[in-house]
Amino acid sequence: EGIGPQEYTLIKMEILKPYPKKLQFLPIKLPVFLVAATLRPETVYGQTNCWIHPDINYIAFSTANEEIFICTKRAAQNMSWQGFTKCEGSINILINLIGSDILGLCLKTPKTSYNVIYSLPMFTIKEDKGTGVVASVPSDSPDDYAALMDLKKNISLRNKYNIKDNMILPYNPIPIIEIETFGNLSAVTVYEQLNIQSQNDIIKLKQAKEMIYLKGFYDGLLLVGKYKNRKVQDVKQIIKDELINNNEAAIYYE
Ligand code: A2H
Repeated sequence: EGIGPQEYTLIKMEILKPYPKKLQFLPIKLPVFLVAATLRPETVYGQTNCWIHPDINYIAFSTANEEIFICTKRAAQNMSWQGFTKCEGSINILINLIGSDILGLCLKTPKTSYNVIYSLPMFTIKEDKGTGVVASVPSDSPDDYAALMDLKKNISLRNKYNIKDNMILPYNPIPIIEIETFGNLSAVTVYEQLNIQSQNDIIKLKQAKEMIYLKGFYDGLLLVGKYKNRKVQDVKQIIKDELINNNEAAIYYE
């Protein structure tokens, strides 16, 4: 890790109604978002789901813009010093939640080709990084592909968290970035090459990430959207700015 703050892009994933029990007492007029922290805003085109850790704590709080965000309290506290809340340094907590309360939510998220996606369980999410909410892009993130395959392969895992088949089985990685020698689903390629078995295969996953990340950033070619056929490194900033201007994302530091 370098010195100085890390910049993340927060992707605002809107929770669609009807809300589950735990969210029913939120002010009905305000939109509610799971806010996912990413270092790769140009991969929003490939989102297939959202990841939540079932056992960590989250909060719902109101922002300065008449919206409700759900993320870890630690992240909300940081946001309160970055202009996200009405009163600098303080958060107006509306509900305390545990991850399992917010699994299986139906979400609308920017730019992906799926109309709606769902929040699903991932066990390697760290409580002390980002927002505790992760946008899943299994085409380009080996962690995301491994966690998606774990749920697809394991019906008892789905049952344990009450994840319905329609929340997972129709969702497949979307080809969004071409990387020379790894093809257009680079995370799938390395997952298979290294014979990765699960999201807990930490050593192989680390190796998989080292194999594709730098190459993806420098040699990757976008395959979809307005910036089709452009290099990732040339359009990453433009895509990020566009998401922010559309109020679909925000910048967050920690
Ligand atoms: B990235 P860094 Cl396509 N726990 O977004 C575990 N992982 C987390 C997290 C948390 N609390 N918060 C964010 N992340 C993930 C996209 C992506 C990401 C792609 C490829 C690589 C990649 C789609 N998921 O990350 O430790 C998020 O996944 C490469 C490292 O702060 C976020 O960006 O460097 C990244 O890890 C932040 O990790």
